[in-house]
Amino acid sequence: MAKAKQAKIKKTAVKTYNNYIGGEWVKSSSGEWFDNVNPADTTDIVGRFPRSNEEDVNRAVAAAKGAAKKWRLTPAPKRAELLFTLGEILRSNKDEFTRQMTREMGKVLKEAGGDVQEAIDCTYYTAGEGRRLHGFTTPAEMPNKFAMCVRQPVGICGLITPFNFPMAIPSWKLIPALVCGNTVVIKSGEDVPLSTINLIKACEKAGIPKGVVNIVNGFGDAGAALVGHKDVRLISFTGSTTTGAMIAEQCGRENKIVSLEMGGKNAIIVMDDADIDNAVEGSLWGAFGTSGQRCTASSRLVVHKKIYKKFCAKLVEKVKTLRVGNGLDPKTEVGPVIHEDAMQKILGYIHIGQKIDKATLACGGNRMTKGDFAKGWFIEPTVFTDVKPGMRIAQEEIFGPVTCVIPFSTLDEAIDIVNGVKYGLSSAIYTQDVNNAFHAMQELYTGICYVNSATIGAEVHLPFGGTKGTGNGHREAGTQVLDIFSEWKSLYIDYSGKLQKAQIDEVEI
Ligand code: UN1
Repeated sequence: MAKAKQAKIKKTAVKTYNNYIGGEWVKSSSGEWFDNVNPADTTDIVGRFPRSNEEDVNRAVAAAKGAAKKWRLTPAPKRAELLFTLGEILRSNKDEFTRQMTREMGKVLKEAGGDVQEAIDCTYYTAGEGRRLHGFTTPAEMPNKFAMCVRQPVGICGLITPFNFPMAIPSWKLIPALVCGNTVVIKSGEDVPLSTINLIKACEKAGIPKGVVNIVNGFGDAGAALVGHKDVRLISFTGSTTTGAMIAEQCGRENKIVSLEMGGKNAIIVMDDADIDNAVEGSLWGAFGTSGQRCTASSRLVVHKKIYKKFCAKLVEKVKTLRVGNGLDPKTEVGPVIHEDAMQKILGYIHIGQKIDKATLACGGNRMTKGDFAKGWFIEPTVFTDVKPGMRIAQEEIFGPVTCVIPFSTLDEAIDIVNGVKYGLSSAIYTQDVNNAFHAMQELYTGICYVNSATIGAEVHLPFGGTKGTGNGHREAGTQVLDIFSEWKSLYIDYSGKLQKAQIDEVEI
């Protein structure tokens, strides 16, 4: 449920925003709206957005369909020129987009700036593909015959994006979709519609033709309509494993291309030879950055028994000093969580950790309600120690400012602990020993692995994604994302002037 639903709100002079369909800013066909509420202060309404339904989705898909041929036939380097302009526009609006993101999503200003920066990086990097989009040539079996393969766009792409990276994640999907020659309909996260609208307005300003990019705001029903639309060829989804599984089933039945980026239960291994202070800093950043609301968050810290006590003491001491507050205050280190439901779920896990798992609550554990905190969804940064790998808090994604410290004796045991969850997004090891580092890099079955840094901080020119329950084998970012948003076409050109049968005719040598 969106944060708007639970909030007590002042309905005065709130700015309204529209959907963007076929190059026009339009209201939803139902005329309904929803409020975008600041999670740090629920009396602050960021804006009012159209609550879209199936009819709006149908219109948006029709607009994307209408624009598809011209965009597909626009040479990729020309498409990319518009994307470079888009990058410039994002760059020149970075400060404003950053503040608006913090206000709607809650993450602290520095991190929101990083989110906008990631969209800028993604735009420049991927726009460069407009002059590459490499295929390859290869010899043909028969004489006087030429063989090669090229990428072709897939058609209309439905992009469904989450709340935690309100501009970066939409850009990971949108920019490669466009450079490959597809047209798109985006259903952005209902908690953070403004940042996606900022991205789309920038596309409009950059001169991306009408109908190529469309956005419908709204909830799961709009997302479901997009997934179920017969003209949508591809769904790219980032969000929960439960929703992802439903989308995958439907796309499977309807033979759509589907790319899923879902949960994580990422772990940092801290070896007894590690620089402990560096490992503590990394753990703080990995566990509590974005209030733990990253798919890549370091929600398990797997620490060698020899240094376990020392590590826990240093970690807890630091966690207690983290400044929680409104992300718009530059001194804040940890912002609120996204909405009341999320807060209740996280508090529920803290309860499970104490009462059912019976781990030790080393610090935190409560909602913060004193003074201004009462206006938002704040939870104390929380550390559980004496955690066993099978406990629920060590297995399930909490998506909040909670981390678990798990002791181990040997590196192989630590690797088994890290790999012993249903997800496989990101992992890390702190060690000074090159053999440990390489052994871990080889054995950790995750899509991303860090040495001597936390599980967060992926860069846009490397593939992003995970194994097992995290995804369905695709990777976003890097050049690998092009394999989602384009399909291969193999081309054979016979210039022999006669019928040549591959695999059948003998070729004289
Ligand atoms: C996410 O964790 O949900 O790697 C996305 C990072 C960011 C992206 C994270 N660049 O931390």
